Amino acid sequence: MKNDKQYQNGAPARATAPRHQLMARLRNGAACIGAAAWIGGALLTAGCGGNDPGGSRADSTAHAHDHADGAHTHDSAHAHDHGDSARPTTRLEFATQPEQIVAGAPASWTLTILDAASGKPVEKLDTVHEKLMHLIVVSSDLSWFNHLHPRYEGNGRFTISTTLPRPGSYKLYADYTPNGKMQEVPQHEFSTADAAAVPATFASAADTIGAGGWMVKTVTSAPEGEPGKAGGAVYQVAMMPMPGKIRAGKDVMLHFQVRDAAGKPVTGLEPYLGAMGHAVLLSGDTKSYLHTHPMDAHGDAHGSMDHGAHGATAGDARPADGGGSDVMFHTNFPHPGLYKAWGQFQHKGKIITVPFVLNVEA
Ligand SMILES: [Cu+2]
Repeated sequence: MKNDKQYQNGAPARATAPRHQLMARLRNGAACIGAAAWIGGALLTAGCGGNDPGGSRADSTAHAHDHADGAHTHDSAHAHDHGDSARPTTRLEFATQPEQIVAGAPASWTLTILDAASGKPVEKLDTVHEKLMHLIVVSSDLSWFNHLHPRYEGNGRFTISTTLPRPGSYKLYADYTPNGKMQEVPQHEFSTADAAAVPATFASAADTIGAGGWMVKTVTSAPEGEPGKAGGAVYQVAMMPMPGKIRAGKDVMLHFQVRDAAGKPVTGLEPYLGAMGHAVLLSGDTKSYLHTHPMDAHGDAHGSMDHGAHGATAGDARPADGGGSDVMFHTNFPHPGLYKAWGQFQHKGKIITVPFVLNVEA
């Protein structure tokens, strides 16, 4: 396979080859593995039902890049003081075929996890929420979002064929857990061939809270990994942050309610990847990432309905009667500023992805 050669040959032959290396370090309390990962120089306690089991936080990120391509921007502002945080145990190599991604055309992506010290492939990874790797991809302005599951080919190598919708710069977050270690989420920026065409920075205003304390969005469901694909059903998704005024460092509940197109709460939300919902939160500068789940007592156990029957402790999904309409995430933003949150839910076999922009006050 061509991508194999790119790795094994070391430096790419052409100056434009997007052979990327990056390293991230991340620290994450064991009780939260699979629930939260906060990387990019910020710190967040998240998704752990409100208790902090001595280190339920993840921080990061020292990136060591080997960019042959000067067009790849990468922030180096991650070099905050991370104190005693764990060193990354792996680094991620990212390669694409074709080497320059063309917007609107499928490309084969290869992500290879290598041991940070030895450079050897990391072959053993833990299954977290039914997958060995969760790959989040966003446009740099956070207007576009995708959540993918690359296929494991062995030897530390994952592949997926995917299409980026338009020219521009993008960022990926590869979320995985080396066996016996803590979760690691290296992040990486890259661009399509004609990236200069569109603005690259986040410029949204926070969503406003409307009637009854809810923010409401209308979205269309789509197959996993294919946002924007036609043929899905229309939903209104409401979200109520509790308290309504989100403050940095204070616990907040993000209460999602999935409604049909007419505004009536649905029945029968389905487990998706072993949870009743997933939420990815990114800071407006894209540096800080959190992937959180409405955790139940069984962690990342497969999503059988009886888990939800345990009731409604903080952070639990509440699939009343075997999958209802409401899912809650419990989190805590450490810093003020704008964040974008994407909730993901499954209904009738398709994925509902809904974005909200939140203002976290000091
Ligand atoms: Cu995933």
